[in-house]
Amino acid sequence: MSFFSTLKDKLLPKNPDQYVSGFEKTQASFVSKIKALLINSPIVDERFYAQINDVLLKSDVGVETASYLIIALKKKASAYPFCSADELIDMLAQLMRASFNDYELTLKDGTNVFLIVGVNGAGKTTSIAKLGYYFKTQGKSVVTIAADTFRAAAVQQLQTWSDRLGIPCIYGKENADPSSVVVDGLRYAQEHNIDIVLIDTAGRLQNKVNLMEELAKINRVITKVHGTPPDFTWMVLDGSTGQHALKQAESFKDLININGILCTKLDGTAKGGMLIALSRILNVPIPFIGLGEKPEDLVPFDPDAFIYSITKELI
Ligand SMILES: Nc1nc2c(ncn2[C@@H]2O[C@H](COP(=O)(O)OP(=O)(O)OP(=O)(O)O)[C@@H](O)[C@H]2O)c(=O)[nH]1
Ligand SMILES: [Mg+2]
Repeated sequence: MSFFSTLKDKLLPKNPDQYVSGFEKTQASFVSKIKALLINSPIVDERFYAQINDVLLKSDVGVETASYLIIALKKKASAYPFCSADELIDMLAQLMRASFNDYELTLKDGTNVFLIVGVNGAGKTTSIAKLGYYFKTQGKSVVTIAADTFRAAAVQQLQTWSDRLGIPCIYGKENADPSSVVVDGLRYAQEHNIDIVLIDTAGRLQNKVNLMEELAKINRVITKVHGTPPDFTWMVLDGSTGQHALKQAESFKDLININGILCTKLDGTAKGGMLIALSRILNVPIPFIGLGEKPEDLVPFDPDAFIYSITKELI
């Protein structure tokens, strides 16, 4: 049985419609190029591999991951000397899937603290609102903390979202010390037995050193009040910037301990292949992805559904 048909059977009961429409642009670009390749060069030779490499690069898989996939593909194909071009594409999809580890979000009893970080405009505040919506629909109690006090509008934005979703939002005065707002929010969570605390942070300060110092200070106060560092420190990345987002994550990862990545704006881009590079190179799980602007558009990342969505027309 081919990988494609196993994948299709696995996905049928799951209804991957949201994935299929969210990854429409990546799918259209990837599939049209693979189809053209299968029509124009149906013979598996060096040229064929070079063209697959090209298609991968155009989906923003990145040079390093594309070359890793080509080497792995050649190795896999060497066991099947007469394999057809179609079979080779099936093997490629299988290798792309194997770049991801499965992840299951495990919450602890009591309060779970999520510190959400990332550069400005990546989608932190909207992702917090969406996470609030997700956890609320799971029956959890949620509070948001507006620790991005650098911009008054940022506090307002989180308040508006939280009000709309019926979630309490803890905030301080304009230009308040973000750490003091975090302390207030954590105390509120303790007093009200809140399950999920979502902390919004600034994406830009005067410079990177200030930003990192502020995040370190927030970490210290969380450790003091909550008893441990944040349970989840998730970095939000703008997926539409492709390989650029990967570089950003690498530099953040050197400075703070990130244990999850939220990749947003994948609906507006053909660069969905960057997820493969993210997973392979950073070795940090991708718990959720953003496939649109509505609260329900942040979905747990399902690698099977992702590969299915971008290869659907080839199956
Ligand atoms: N299409 C699409 N747009 C998104 C997604 N996630 C966020 N956005 C949009 O991206 C823009 C920036 O999002 P914010 O949440 O304000 O980003 P931020 O990281 O909080 O930005 P700063 O507070 O300036 O650091 C908004 O217009 C969001 O609606 C997504 O998954 N898909
Ligand atoms: Mg924000």
